[in-house]
Amino acid sequence: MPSTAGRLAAGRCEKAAVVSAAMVLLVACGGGEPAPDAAAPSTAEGVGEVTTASDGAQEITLQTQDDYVFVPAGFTVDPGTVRLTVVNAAEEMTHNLEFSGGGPEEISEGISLLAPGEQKTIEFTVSAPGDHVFECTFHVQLKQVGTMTVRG
Ligand SMILES: [Cu+2]
Repeated sequence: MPSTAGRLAAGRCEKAAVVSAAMVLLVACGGGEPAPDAAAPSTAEGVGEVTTASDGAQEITLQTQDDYVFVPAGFTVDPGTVRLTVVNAAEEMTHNLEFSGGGPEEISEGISLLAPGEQKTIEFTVSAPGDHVFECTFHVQLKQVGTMTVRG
């Protein structure tokens, strides 16, 4: 009686070990497959990608959430028109986005208030190559900053 139960339990253990070994192998071999979920679980599709709209404007979407970061914290554009959308995926935190100045040119466009669940788009033109720092003025002391680089 105890031996049968023991064998059953041992069998089950062995099976579980094989299954988990197989899962480890699957995970280990998954490097070649695209895995957007693993890379950025909470980021909406298209966030961080600079694309060119039919009117020639460069479009980029940033996301912010219930923390103190912009995702991504940096992006690069060519001189010209930039249409920047910020999505606030937070449930509780209000953010904003302003260019802090001190860069190669002044960008006066900004988003003064972005409530949880809200998204806003601004459009401006850049001509001076270099790094333009932007920030959430509410959380700049918590280092919620980012950089828009304009190519030369
Ligand atoms: Cu903020």
